[in-house]
Amino acid sequence: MTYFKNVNDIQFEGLNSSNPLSFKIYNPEEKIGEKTMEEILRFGVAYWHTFTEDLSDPFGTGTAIRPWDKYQGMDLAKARVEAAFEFFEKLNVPYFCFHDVDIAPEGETLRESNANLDTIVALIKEYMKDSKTKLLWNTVNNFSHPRFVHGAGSSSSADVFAYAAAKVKKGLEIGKELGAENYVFWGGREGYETLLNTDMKLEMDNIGRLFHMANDYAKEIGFDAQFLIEPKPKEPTTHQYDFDVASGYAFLQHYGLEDIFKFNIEANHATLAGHTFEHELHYARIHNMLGSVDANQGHPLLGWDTDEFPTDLYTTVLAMYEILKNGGLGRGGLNFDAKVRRGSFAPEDLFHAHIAGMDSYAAGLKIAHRLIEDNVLENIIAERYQTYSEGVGKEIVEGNTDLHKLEAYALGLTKFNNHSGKLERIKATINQYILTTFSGQ
Ligand code: XUL
Ligand code: CO
Repeated sequence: MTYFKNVNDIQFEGLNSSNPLSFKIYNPEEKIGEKTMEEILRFGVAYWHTFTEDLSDPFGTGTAIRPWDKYQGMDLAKARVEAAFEFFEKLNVPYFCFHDVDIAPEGETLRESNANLDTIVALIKEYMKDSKTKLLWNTVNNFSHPRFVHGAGSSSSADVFAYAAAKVKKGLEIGKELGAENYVFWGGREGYETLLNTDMKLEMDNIGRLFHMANDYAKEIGFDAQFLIEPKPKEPTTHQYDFDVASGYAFLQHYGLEDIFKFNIEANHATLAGHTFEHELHYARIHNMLGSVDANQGHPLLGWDTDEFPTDLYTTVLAMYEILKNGGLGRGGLNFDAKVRRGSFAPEDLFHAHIAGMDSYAAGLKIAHRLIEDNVLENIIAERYQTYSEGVGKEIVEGNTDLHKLEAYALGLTKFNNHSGKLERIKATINQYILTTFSGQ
């Protein structure tokens, strides 16, 4: 059965193409430096937003028209797998990602849910045999069901903790079975609403315990995926324990998990934390903790997680700058944790949205690569911090000084060598790179 009848394989046609179902910039085979675009960008489709999302919002029911709508239960789950692999092939995308509940319906009991998962995982494995599309990461949804009302690893109920742990165990087994490159933990309800009824220390200790148990079990079954923690400051809980990369890193270090985990950084989560996306990527990169990316964007006028497809070129340039400076994403990738708008309800919109996101990141890659080749920001930064490469600055960074010596030095200072930060000039230069990368094409 064909689900997307009106869509053929999406090809690269270049910037002058008027065919909306074509890539304008993303050319998988094109080399940027040593590697191809496909190898660097490692795009992934998020199963939940693309195959299970109905586009409902708090004020209205779903609007999505999907060719698999007529099915229910396990038949629906199977139809979605079939549609997903047709979509992956037509989009020529190398990866996909899912939560357990995205691929198979939950049963009345854990045993029943696991049996449903076994059936669908076997089907996915069959499809993967003939497909180039691999599993970037999987995870389990330990936040939607009412049992997780008070959290999962951080739940006030030990039985809920046990249930969450059992779901993680199954998730790890599924990851191993399908050869996932990473395994993600987003702490959906791992946070709290009020301190008036919360034992914060116990909750955080318990999340640490759950992560260690997961690592032990992954080792036991020989699942060597990179573990990823995905920070988000709020929504659904008021205070999420993994607020941003900095607090997530402190958490990992405190619980001795920093060598086991890296970060899966989502653009819209950075916005919610009051950071830029590049701040979060940079913070992770300089600590060697950048693992993977949930590529989306928030809306500047809305204060919640709108999960839009990424189309803002300025942001994709700065994101790709961080990713290239990181030497790529290793086993990670760019997963479109993004959904089409409620008004974009047609099946073809799913293709248009992914094409927009892929082209925006491909543009970001090309522009960031040129910025790095020309050492644009590196030169500015080297010049700005030049005082640390000689004299007193050199002594500071090499640890060869103390407060006595610095006081003696400061007493002799009569003027300071501050220079302009040149921010407007730098932004104009970046605009120049954005525009000139595509002029003449
Ligand atoms: C929620 C979110 C999740 C995670 C996976 O904001 O980003 O979809 O990416 O659980
Ligand atoms: Co995400």
